[in-house]
Amino acid sequence: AFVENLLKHPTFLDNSYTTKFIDTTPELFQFAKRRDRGTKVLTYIADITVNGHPEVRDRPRPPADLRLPRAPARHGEPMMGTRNLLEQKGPQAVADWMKAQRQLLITDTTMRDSHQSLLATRMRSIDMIRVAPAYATNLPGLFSVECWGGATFDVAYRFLQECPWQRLRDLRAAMPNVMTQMLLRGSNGVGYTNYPDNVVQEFVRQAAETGVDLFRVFDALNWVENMRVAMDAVLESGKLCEGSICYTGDINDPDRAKYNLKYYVTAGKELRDAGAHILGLKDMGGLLKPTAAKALVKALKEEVGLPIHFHTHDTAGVGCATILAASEAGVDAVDCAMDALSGNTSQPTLGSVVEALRRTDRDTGLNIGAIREISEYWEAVRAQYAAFESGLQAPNSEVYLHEMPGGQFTNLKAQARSLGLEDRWSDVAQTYADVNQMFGDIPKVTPSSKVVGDMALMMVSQGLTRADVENPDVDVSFPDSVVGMMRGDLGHPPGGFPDVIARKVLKGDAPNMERPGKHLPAVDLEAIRAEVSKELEGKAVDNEDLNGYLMYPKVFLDYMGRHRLYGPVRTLPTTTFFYGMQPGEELSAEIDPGKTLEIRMQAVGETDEAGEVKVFFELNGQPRVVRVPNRM
Ligand code: BTN
Ligand code: 3PY
Ligand code: ZN
Repeated sequence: AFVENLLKHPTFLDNSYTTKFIDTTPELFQFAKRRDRGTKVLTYIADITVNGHPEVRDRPRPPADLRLPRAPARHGEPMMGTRNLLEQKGPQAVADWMKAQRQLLITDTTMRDSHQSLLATRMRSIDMIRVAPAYATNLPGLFSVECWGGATFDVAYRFLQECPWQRLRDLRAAMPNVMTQMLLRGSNGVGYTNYPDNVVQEFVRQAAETGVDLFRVFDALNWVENMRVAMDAVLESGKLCEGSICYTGDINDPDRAKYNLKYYVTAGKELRDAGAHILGLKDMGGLLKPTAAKALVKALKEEVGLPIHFHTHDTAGVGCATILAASEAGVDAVDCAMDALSGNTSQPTLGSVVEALRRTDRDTGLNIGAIREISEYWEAVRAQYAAFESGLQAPNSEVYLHEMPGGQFTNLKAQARSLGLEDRWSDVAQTYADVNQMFGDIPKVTPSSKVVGDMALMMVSQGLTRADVENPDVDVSFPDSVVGMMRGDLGHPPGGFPDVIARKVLKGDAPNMERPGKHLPAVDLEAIRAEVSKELEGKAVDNEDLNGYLMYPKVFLDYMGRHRLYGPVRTLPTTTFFYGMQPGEELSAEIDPGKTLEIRMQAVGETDEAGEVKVFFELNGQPRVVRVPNRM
């Protein structure tokens, strides 16, 4: 019935059917309900096999000799780790324990920042969940595994057709002894603008309940006032609160005096006084240089007194040197990515840092054999995502010019490409730097980095210089994100935004100088739950779904609509998800613990006069035929 309905639909008949058609045509879903999950998954595979996946069209394909990712064997049972300490003694005990350690503690960022920074955040849950048990048994000495938050939440629903909460729940269950870690954008939650306080509180409560142990909280403008709601919610949950300062500028550069040692020490003290258990030093651009790291870590250790957790990106290629300098200065924990997903815009190389410190007083104690086995797994995983590689071949000192965060760099490059500005990358980089100065030299990290990027792309594509933009006589139509930021929607940098630009953008209106959340009315959670349930034809909406909707209403509903058609596609292997199946190919997909779909693709038929293709499968040994439109 679904396909018939589809074929009769005027949008389909007039040939304007696109891959977004299903998302925007809810009446089609009325027929999806009756189909079983097996048929739904077969429909997805058939559709991708016939039409391809829009996200990988015209992109490089995985190598022909792709090796199937095979998780390493587990060595023994999960030994006691940081999670056990947190469960037994609470967050302050973990912080105290950190300070008492001689070894450098290591966070593995592979499941969050590394693929956000190298593969456009496209890594699927199944590739993480398969290796998680090996982390628990083979690397129980890791400080934490960063595996949630940042851009991964949005991308899971929007592009990967999977539920981010389920990812978290599955990872938590597979690694019971090591702390999970997430990146939370303060009042911006895991979104791009400030949310009402009760939305942020509810999100943190749910994240803690589903499985986050350590919350790294930051504010894109380093405004501690705007971090309190999120930090208080973390403290209330009994989990670890890592209040973070975003590093920008260069403490060794007298021309960037705004961001001197004192600026960071003051922010560190404010975060301590706001209740942080750990002080995060978040160098999202990879701008902190080794000598500066030594001075900064030393000052923060002495003057703030919290354990310090350092995060950087290897964009310029000196990340490992900076980590070693920070280590010498007494930093307590650092972030690294597993070798195969490290370097360049990602984190420095985990195995190399571990080996560099071997037999020193800061020896991490981590087993290098276990690291290499896990990294080999990640190498095979990475190859599946060839379509999302940025093409960046080498580290590059250009980052000291533009100061783009690692997570934005490849994204902005892709955006520039889609606007036809690929050959003008050096203009984009220079303009990005100019916009930063025009905005008053601000920390650039989601979402402020997106605002700077939007403005830079607009200027390059319209041929505008900073002088043009600031000239009261030149008409400029500013991107919405710029208007929002100048209006105060993201809060304010120290001293506010420069008058020249703020006045022009706001056309004389006064900005809101108060904390944005102060003026956002609380959301009636139960009323929203009822609304969403109605929108989903009476389906029960649990707290995780409600939180998904609160962060991203449209993205969430679109996801739910596709879920109804395609079912649990998160259980498919990654190559199948992006490329479909070949005739003769077989796979199994575990859709519930113990319930497995054995799928064999038999053949793909010809396109009939109605524009449809029959795809022949065997599902658990029974023949099944699925018809999908040929849109190619
Ligand atoms: C997207 O980018 O729209 C989400 C990815 C899933 C898209 C698949 S492609 C075939 C099928 N038809 C649709 O309308 N959406 C899905
Ligand atoms: C994010 O907010 O997603 C980041 O990675 C910031 O560095
Ligand atoms: Zn980062």
